Amino acid sequence: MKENAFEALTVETLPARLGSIPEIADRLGGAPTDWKVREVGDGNLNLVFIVEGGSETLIIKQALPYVRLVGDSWPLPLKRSFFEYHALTRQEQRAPGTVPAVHYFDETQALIAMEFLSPHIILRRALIEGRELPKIGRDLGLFMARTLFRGSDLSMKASERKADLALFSDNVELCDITENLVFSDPYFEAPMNRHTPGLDAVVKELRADRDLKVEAQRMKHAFASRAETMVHGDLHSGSVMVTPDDTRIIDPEFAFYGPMAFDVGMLIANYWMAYFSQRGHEQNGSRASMRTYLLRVIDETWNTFRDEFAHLWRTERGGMLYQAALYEDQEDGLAAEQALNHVIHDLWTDMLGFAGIEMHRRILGLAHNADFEDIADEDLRASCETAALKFGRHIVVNRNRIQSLAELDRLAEALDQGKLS
Ligand code: SR1
Ligand code: MG
Repeated sequence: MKENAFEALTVETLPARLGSIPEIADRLGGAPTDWKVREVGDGNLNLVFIVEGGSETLIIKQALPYVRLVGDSWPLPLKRSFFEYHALTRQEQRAPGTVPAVHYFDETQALIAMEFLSPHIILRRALIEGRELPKIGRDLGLFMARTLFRGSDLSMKASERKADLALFSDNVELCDITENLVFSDPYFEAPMNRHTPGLDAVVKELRADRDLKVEAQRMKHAFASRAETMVHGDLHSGSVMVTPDDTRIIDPEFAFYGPMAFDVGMLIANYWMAYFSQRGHEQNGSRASMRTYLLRVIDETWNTFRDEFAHLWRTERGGMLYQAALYEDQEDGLAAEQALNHVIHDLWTDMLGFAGIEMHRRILGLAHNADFEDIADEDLRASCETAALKFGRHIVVNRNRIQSLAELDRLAEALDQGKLS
């Protein structure tokens, strides 16, 4: 199969095509004709198959040469699979046990065979269903601190980091999606945008908001120019699979060298959207406890991220930035702490900026979230989304003045209860 030109798999063709690859066939076990194959991809871009063999079950993920959500009118290179494979291997090194094991990669077929995670479900679905997962705050905080710190000049050898920077710099088209869909389209009437009808007035207000449009472009400027570390690039709650005991991060095809706080902002934005959507999911009872839980998860995620980042700063800062030769080695540990405070402060303000923009694009742009989309009552959905949009605007525009998550908890509660206009 390796030598052949790319051909998209189907449920029918998969057994015969993958049956000839020993790395896959041996692992699955049994005769390919007996394998049970299901296509389960519900993301915006790729094919995903679950293949159940005689001895093991695998996930087969294959990129398509176009955006699945839109169709072949929007071509998208297969090389995103190459970046996903390389990102997964680096994440496994930097944060062992947090991503699915990769068993096989075929660049020509844009295909990755990996561990089937079971009984995991997608975190977004769990939050919509009102499940309170006990470990996600800590697990995701650790994942982000470890991958973001260890992929940067705070930790890596400069020559290795520059080689990685060069490798991921070719992920142009996926960055282009984020640059347009996330940072620009929500703020004008871009052709692919859509929003819930009841939002017209607030959308008009946001698109006329000069401060917001300036700050959004400052965040885009940071995204496009600050190559600080290898980021996952699309770390929303649909990119996380969970059980009560285990948290795994999937789908890093948007990986590139970008600002350190980008993943943190995206993820926390998705928790905030889960929070604002809870009012739309109360058909079977109050979600008050879920709301409290989500605010606690936000707190835990940020605090774990910050504390682990500080721990790595103190124990693994072997890269060319903020060298110990200038600080600790000269008996000036306080200088290292002072520098750390500045770095964490910048991560905090960037996190807020990226989070607010992610909230806007998921409500006003092309790619929406099931958290809101699953709310059938359009008026109720618009009311939840309005609160999220206003919250997002606040954190983007005021990010340099916001002191604590407690302050944002109060704002979120007030907006959610309709106490602020
Ligand atoms: C056209 S792709 C739309 C979105 O789907 C992906 O999951 C990313 O979030 C991207 O922005
Ligand atoms: Mg994805």
